[in-house]
Amino acid sequence: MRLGRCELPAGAEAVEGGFRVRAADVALAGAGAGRFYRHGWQSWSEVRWLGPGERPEAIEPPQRRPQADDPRYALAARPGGSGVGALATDEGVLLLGALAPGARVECTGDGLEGAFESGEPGPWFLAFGPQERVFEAYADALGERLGRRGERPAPRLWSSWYGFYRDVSEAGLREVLAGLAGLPFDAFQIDDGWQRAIGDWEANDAFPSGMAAMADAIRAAGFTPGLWLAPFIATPGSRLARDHPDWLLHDAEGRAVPAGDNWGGTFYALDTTHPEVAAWLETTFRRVRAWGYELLKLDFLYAAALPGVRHRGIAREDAYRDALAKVRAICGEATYLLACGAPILPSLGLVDGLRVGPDTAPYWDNEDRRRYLHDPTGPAARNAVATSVERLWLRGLVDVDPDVAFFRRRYDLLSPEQRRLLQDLGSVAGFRGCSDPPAWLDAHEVEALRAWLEATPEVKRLGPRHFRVDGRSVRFDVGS
Ligand code: 9PG
Repeated sequence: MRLGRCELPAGAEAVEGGFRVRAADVALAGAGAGRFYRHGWQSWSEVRWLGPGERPEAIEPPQRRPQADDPRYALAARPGGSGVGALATDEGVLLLGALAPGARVECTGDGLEGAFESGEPGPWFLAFGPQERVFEAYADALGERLGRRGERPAPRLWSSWYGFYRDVSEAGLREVLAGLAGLPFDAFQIDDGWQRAIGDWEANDAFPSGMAAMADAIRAAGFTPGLWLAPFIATPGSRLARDHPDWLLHDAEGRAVPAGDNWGGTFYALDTTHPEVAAWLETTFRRVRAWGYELLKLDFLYAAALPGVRHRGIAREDAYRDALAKVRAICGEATYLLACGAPILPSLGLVDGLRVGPDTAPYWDNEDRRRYLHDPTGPAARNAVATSVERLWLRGLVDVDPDVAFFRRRYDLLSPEQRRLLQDLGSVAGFRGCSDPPAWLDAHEVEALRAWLEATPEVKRLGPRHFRVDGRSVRFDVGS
C-alpha cells in the first residue's frame, strides 16, 4: 500500500479516510515538491500554504516573541508546524497529523516528517487525496481521539474588547447593556480591563459594585454573562507573582520563563503542575463561577505549554491539557469555555470555542510588523482572515471563532468590502461576534448587525478559500 507516491510507514493500518500508525516519528519521502500547509502553534500563530521551497523568515527578534508562535522552533532550519502538516502536489494532498498533543510536522522538500517532542511513540493519522477530504478525515480521527464539542450553534457574542479595549468600566458597560436591548446576542462578555492585575482576578476600581453585580446586570438584560481571564500567566507586579515567585514556570537556569510582552512589560507563565497553582486555579475558577459567569474567555493559554522545567516532569503540551482539563472539571460541563491564544490540538475536546486566528482590528493591515518584523500575528483584519480561513476544517470538533466583525463606521478604517469580508467570515465559520458599542451605530448599522445575527445563510464551499454565501461569491484571499 502506498500513500500517493510515498511508501507507508511500517505498521500503518487502514482506517476510515486514511491510515493510522503509532510511532515516535514518521517520515514520508518521495512525494515531490509542493505547497506546504504550515500550521502555527496557537490561535494567533500563522497558518498558511507556503510555496514550494518557501521558508518563512524568523519572527523578530527570534525566540523573544513567544506570543507569536512556539519559541522552541523559532529558529528551526526547515519549515514546520504544530501537530499537523500537509503537502499539496499536482496529484493531491498528503496529510500527516498527530492524534495527541506534543508533535511537530516539518516539510523536507519532497515529503513530510513528524515527531513527538517527548521522543515517545504516539498516534498519527496519514491520508492522501483531495484537500477537503483529507482534512475532514483527520478532523474525524481527532474527534474520536480527543473528543468533540461545539455541536450546538455557537453563542452570538458581544465582547467589550474591540470597542473599549482595556478601558472598560461598570458605568460604560451598563450603558452598552441598555443599548443592546432587543439585539439578538446570546452572550455578553467583559474582556481584559476588569481585573486588579494579570494574576489578581478580582474587580478593580472601575467596577465598584463588583463582578457578581455585573453578572446580574448582564443576565437581567437577557444575556449569558461572560468574562475574560488569562489564568496561566501573571505580570511581575501582581500580588500573585510577588507572593509566590515559585509558582512561575522556570527554565533550567532557574529564571522565570517570559511568556510575552504586554500590559507595559514582560509577563510570565505559571507552572500549572505545581500543586499550589492547581489549588489556586480551583479557588479562582470557583469564585468566577460563583459570581455568575457562564462563558469564560480563557486567554494567553499557550503560556502553560511553554518550554520549561516543571514541578511535575511531563511533556509541556500534556501539562497544558492537564491544566485545561482541571479547569473544565471545576467549571462543569455547562460552562462555555472559549479558548484564545491556545495551542490547537491540546485544547480539543475540552473547550467549546476556539479562536483560530490572530486579533482582528478596525483596520486592514499591520504592515510594518508583518513585513519588517516578519510577524503576521499582529492585530489586523487581514491577518485574522488569512489564518482563520485555513482552520475552518476544525468545525465540528469545536466552535471556530474567527474573532469579531465590525458594523460601525465610527473609529473604523475598514472599507465596506473589508467590513463585509469579516462579516462573511463569521457567517462561514458559524461564529458571530461583535464589539461595537451600540451608541456608535446609526440606525442603518444596527439593522445590518441585527440581520447578520439573525441570518442562517446558505454556505457552500467552492474552493479552499472560495465560498458561496446566499448566492454571493466570497473569496477570503488577502494578498501578500
Ligand atoms: C485582551 C486581548 C483580547 C483579544 C485576545 C488577546 O501581546 N500580544 O501579542 C497580544 C496578542 C493578542 C492579544 C493581546 C496581546 O489579544 O486575542 O481578543 O482578549 O487579548 O488583552
